[in-house]
Amino acid sequence: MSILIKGGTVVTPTGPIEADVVVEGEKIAALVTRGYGFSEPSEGPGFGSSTAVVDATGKYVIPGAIDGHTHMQMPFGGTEASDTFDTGTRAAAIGGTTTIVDFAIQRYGEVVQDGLAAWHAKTAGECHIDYGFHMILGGVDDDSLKAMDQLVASEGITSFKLFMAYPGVFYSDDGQILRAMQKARENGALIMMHAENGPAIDVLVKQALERGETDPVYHGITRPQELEAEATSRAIWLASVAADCPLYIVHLSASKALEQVRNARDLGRNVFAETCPQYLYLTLEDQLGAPGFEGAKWVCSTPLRSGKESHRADLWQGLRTNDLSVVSTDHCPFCMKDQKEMGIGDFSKIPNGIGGVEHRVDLLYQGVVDKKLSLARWVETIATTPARMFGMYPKKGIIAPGSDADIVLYDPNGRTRISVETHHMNMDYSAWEGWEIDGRVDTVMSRGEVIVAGGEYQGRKGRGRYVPRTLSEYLV
Ligand code: DUC
Ligand code: ZN
Ligand code: ZN
Repeated sequence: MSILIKGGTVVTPTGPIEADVVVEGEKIAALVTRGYGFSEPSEGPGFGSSTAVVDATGKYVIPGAIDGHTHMQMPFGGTEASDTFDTGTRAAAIGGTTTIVDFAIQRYGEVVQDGLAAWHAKTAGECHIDYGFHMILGGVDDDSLKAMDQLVASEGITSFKLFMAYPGVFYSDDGQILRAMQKARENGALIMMHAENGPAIDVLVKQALERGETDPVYHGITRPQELEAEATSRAIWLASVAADCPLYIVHLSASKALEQVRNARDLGRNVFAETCPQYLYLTLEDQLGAPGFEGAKWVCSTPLRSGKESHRADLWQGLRTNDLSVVSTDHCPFCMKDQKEMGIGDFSKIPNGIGGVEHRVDLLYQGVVDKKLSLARWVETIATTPARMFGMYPKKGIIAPGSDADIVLYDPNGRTRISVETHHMNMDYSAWEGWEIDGRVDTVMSRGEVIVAGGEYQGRKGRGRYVPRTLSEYLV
């Protein structure tokens, strides 16, 4: 079966071009530039009566987006993230994301491969779109270091997340971090770092609770940007000691942390970072500081930052300058009922996480409308760079011959209104309730199959495939 996507503007990481896209089976077969190539579909390669024509006039034709940081049904904070791989990947698809990279978890004392097998079991037959895994190392020791080699060589897992926060849960100390970095330097893997100084945060949390400061806003106040910047800087220096091990800072939220990344990159270091839509738009005062217990909806770590400081403007600038290379969601949803409510009277018991896997493409497109990002940079930060960063390029992340036909038709004249009433994530609230966005996901194709048409979902559970990943393209 061939499909001709006709009349649209294809957005590549180097800019928009007026071109038609030919899809053969699961792959992109050709791009036909209008005005220079074939004027009629029947003149093109491989066209016949079985060619379906999709009219993309007035639409952007972009690569299916890749969310490189999600946590479906993650056991965390005494509960489990409320989106399953079924509900979460369906919502992702509706929002224009055709691949996620989720996190398999090795808990302290567990065999790494057992953790990975558990995540393969969770995803089997459940996903609506393609997916890969990073591996969270909850305990760095001789066995897990050996396992890193095996995962890179044989399991298609080339990135490992470590935590400088959450003592007693996922926390690794500096010695463990250094050992994992040394191993990554040897086998080419990427170390992904949750960069917050956990032990110092725990002191501030205890002191706040002793003062009776129990509301959600204190989650943010007890995680000051200095403790993100310090951990980011420490991770960068530890990576330097590990012979410039490739380092990727996840969910960067603060200006001072960005400064550390920028300085390292200016020195030519193998240091990369992502941010998330919540840090680009939301604030400690307006959301986390909402009256009563409302702020719990926005408890996530790293936390939302003060709107009185320049974090949001600095992060947008970082995206333009490539000091921030990727926008992921850190999708880790919890319902208010029975989940976030666990922290009424004690903010430290609120499960950390925000759901947003459905909205990243739209929220970043708003950045284009607002002239904070170019069209090319939109596509690069949500699709092309994640593909390259996480070893899935050129299979994913680009509209080019030979790539998977993961394609989104994006309608710049459409409107998206975000609400719990209309979203598809398994959450009983929306972190973006009432937001109106210029632009709308119209059609989504995953490996040549139309899974969203006119905004309506047409795919099916179980069609998503595991994507084994190679090493990051960005390493030197
Ligand atoms: N931060 C969150 O907010 N949720 C999941 C894990 C994390 O690091
Ligand atoms: Zn994290
Ligand atoms: Zn995360």
